[in-house]
Amino acid sequence: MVISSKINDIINEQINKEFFSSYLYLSMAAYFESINFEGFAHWMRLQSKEENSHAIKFFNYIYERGGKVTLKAIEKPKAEWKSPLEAFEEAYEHEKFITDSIYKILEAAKAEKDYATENFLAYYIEEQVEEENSASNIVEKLKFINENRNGLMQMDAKLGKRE
Ligand code: OFO
Repeated sequence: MVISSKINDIINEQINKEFFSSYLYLSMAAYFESINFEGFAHWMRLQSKEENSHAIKFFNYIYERGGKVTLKAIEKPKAEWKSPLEAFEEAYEHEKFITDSIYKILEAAKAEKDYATENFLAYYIEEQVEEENSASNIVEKLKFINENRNGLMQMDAKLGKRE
């Protein structure tokens, strides 16, 4: 069954949000590079890549269902944060916003009895649980560290090992 224009449009918007996520995390990587936290920067670069793959997965899905993608302008992300904690708090807030956005697609798919989209979204719903969890864990640890230099260096080394 060909995707409805409503679901096509809402996923098209989601593609833009995923690319914005990718851009936001790349901007955070640039910020961390600028303050010499290479481990945090590495973590953000990988996150940026993951978001790009989320966008492409939605892109491919629209074509699998006979729809059409129309790419839009990507909003300019913020470039400076006050501290690693502030950047990760923002990443966590952003992930909650993305979860909410995915739930809205799910609600629209359910309303239309678009079971294929419902099924397809399971991947993202699971992914969001992981992403919110990892961002919130980092936020909690950074709060605990409370700008202590040794703590920050250790955290930087740990996040630099992300694969
Ligand atoms: Fe960070 O999440 Fe995409 O979907």
